Amino acid sequence: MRKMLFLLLAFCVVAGCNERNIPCDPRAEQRVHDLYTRLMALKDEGVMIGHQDDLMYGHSWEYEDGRSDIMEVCGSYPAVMGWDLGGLEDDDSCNLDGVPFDKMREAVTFADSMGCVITFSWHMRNPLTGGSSWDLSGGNVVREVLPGGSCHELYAGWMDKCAGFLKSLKDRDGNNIPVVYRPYHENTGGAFWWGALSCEPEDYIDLWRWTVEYMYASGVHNLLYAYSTDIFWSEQEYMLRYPGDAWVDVMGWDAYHRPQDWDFLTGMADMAGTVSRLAAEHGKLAALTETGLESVYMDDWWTGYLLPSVRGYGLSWVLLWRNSQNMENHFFAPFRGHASEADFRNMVDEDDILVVNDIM
Ligand code: BMA
Repeated sequence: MRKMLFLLLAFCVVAGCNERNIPCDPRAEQRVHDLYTRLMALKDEGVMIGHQDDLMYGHSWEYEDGRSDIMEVCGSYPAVMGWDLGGLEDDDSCNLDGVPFDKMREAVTFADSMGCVITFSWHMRNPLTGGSSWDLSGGNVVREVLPGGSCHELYAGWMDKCAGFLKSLKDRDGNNIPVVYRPYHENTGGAFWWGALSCEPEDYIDLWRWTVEYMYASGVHNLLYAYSTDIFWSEQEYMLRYPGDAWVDVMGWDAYHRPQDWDFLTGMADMAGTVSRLAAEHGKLAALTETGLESVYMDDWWTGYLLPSVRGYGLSWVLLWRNSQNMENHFFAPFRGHASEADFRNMVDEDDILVVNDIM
């Protein structure tokens, strides 16, 4: 018997079976467990289409109840809806893109009632300088926000506001809505104060773990945690800042199509292959946590570029970035009348591409 157990254990170590298939938060609420189980099952059915700020505004309109560019193009809301918390740290009533937090909260309840998956990023200010999240001055700011650092207390206060907001998301029965929280995104890139140009991998990992612990200590148990890099070129680069299996539920990456910088189709095949293999090895969900071709100037981008880049890898979702209401060329999803509309519909008609009507 002992020998059998030993062999089983040895097999698991060799095969890398650390699959737990439960959320990393040991006290995750029932609805988080349900979401996790649902996501694990859905990834065998296809990839969900998501859109940032979908219900808030679109290309040249804002705040019209129930309106959505994606809905107007394909007859269904997206399956995943993303929002950003930037501005919460300042006690602003609106986020950095002008979305009132009250409207956001209501829209999250509505989206949840339809069966959408909700995800949050946070373009928060640089706490040391007061500049934006793109402000890289101030050196290693991550170290300054950790315990003992010069702006730790300020930062802990920001986390209290975040915890309060996430706990205030309620479904129609009064339960906390389970959401995917995706802090400190694009960590392999240099755009943000928490990025690869501004802190060491150990600092990033400390910040991540401290954040998760802080959420637990604040009584926040309605989250799945998503780790996301920017574009990356090797498994080593992807894993360099990975906080560990006990701290992450979703392994993701952000990758925008910028033809002048890299070849999308070959690059995406590499990145999707790597993330999906790592997620399987680590027992995690996998997702393309942000993507798009700004102003979608290729009419067949959906079936010619996005579809072949995301299908067949067991990815849970792809999140298209926002369709700005006031920057004419800043959009990443089609809208009624846009030249790529028909091609987007063709993509969504594929059996393995899921909008919310496919998963209700
Ligand atoms: C960026 C742009 C900005 C926006 C920020 C946060 O990619 O869309 O206009 O403020 O995301 O949503």
